[in-house]
Amino acid sequence: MITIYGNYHSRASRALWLLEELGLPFKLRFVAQANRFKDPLAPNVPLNTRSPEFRKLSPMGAIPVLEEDGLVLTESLAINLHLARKAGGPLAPAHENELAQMEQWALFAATWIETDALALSFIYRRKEQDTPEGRAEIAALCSKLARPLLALEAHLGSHSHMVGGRFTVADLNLAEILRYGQDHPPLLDPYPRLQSWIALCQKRPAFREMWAKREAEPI
Ligand SMILES: N[C@@H](CCC(=O)N[C@@H](CS)C(=O)NCC(=O)O)C(=O)O
Repeated sequence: MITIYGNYHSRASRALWLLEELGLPFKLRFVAQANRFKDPLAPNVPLNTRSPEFRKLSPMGAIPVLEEDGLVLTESLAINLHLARKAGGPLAPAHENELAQMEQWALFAATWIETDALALSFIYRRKEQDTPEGRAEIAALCSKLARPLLALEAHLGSHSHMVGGRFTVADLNLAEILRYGQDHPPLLDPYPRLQSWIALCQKRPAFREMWAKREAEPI
């Protein structure tokens, strides 16, 4: 049985969306981010990323973690590439070249996009988007993100999806990382193909299912 440690309001959402897509049974063991608590090690606080029990599984003390038949994976994109490849089917690589492309797009998203997209999202979470400092930070992040977003827009000019002309784990990983940037809606305005592609990804029943569970999850 697959166990995912984490929660829907974290990077675990990407694995939880994929598991919905694959229709695989899994157990979600709720682990909260330690920064949700004043004293994460206090006795009545739920399992969290500082809990010694969780730290035995994840040396970085971060979610998500996958555990299955003795295999432990502690990086969300590695978890997703593994789950898709093991399950096979249309979301998985059909051959070695597709696997290489899926790995490339996962690394592209993690290294060129995730940090800046998350930084944008945090400005909104801190409700600083309308302050002069927030506006300046947003402008700087949008202009930094222009380079990878333009590359994606160009890719989508000649491809319907990231890899193989069909929805795969490569689209899912990238869409989940780009989602942080959607907290600043104008980010994608200059990239109409990227906008249509992400809208299609987020219309998928498995995404909606994951999202409904996320909305039902108490924060
Ligand atoms: N590169 C890691 C990053 C994991 C990560 O930073 N997870 C966050 C939640 S989205 C976390 O656990 N934060 C709580 C903490 O660091 O204590 C991955 O993609 O799995």
